[in-house]
Amino acid sequence: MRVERAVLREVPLELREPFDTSHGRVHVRRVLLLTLHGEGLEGWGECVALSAPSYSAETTDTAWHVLTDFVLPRVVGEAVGGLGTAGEAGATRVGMGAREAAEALLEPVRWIRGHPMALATVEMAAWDLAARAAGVSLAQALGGERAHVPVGISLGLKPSADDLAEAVARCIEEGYARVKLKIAPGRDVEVLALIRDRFGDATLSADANCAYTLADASRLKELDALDLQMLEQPFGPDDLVDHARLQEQLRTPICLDESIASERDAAAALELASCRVVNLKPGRVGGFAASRRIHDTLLKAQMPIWCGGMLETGIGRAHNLALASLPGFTLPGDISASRRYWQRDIVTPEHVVADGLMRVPTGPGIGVDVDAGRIESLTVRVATFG
Ligand code: OSB
Ligand code: MG
Repeated sequence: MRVERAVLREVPLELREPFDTSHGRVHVRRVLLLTLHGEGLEGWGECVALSAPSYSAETTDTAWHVLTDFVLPRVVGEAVGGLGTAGEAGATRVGMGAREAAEALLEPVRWIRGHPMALATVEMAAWDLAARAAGVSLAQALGGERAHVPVGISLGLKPSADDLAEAVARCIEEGYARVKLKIAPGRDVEVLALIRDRFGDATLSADANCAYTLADASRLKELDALDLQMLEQPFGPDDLVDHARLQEQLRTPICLDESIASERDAAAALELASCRVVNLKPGRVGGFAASRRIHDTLLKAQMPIWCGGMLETGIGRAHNLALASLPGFTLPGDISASRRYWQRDIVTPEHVVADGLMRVPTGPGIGVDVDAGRIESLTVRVATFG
């Protein structure tokens, strides 16, 4: 099948409440949505870049630039290979076909350096399109094995410890299997100790989004008393060696997020023992094919993985759910209910959580219906190719 047309839209969506981290606030999420059309079918992609270059160097606008000036003009007219038909081959065979298919589509732009989030938007839309053409769910196409996946929730920094405690109580009531708390220098050990006191046996983790350096090691070691499931990304993206030095001294497992931007990074983190857990986000590593190879490497090394989030709409969450159904994703992901983010999601049915689990859609492709009319009415810019 050939990609006959590509449509990229910018759709600003307001979060129900602002999300604060050590590097800033997100309130309006400027989402880029990509539709790839072929043979009467459509595949959906969502770009995870934020509007500011804080989490990584990419932004909504760099992704728009790279996609519209370099990528989309060159992939329209290219082939997305078939997956075979549903049931004809085992899940792994089906998935292998898709891997080649989605990556082949990007062959004409292999020369582009960096910009994994922009490229992943296309790669992941191509998987959705190929899965729909084969009549299988995205999870099946990827080699997923689980019908439900364990899910947690990530809470932004709050104005006070009381506000945070109230939010944690609500998350536990809603059944989330793990509650992740953002931390930053000056807003760490004491606040977390209060939360641990109030929620004695809750599964808690902390995410620093690169806010510390190795000079803070003694401070971070105080976290060992709080029985956290993990400490996510204390140091900068390039600090694999320093993370290894900290992990040597820390009982709490370190989880890497920003540091794992490629298969090479994952291999290096393993080699250096920089972490004991990995947060895998397909948008961050260039798409599903790279995600699956990282998954396979880490599974073999018995390194636990979970699927992170980037405040996606229901489209990006459907992608994440499909990936999280692979066997290596043993820890709860940051894949929270639609209503945690949005007054109203742009997919139906909305994603819901029950008993700490979320159902992996089983319909063709991403397996949820996209509200194209509403997307159209919210679109602030659009670029069409083909
Ligand atoms: O560090 O995991 C992160 C959101 C945006 C950018 C980075 C991160 C996050 C989250 C929220 O923690 C995850 C989610 O619920 O989508
Ligand atoms: Mg993180």
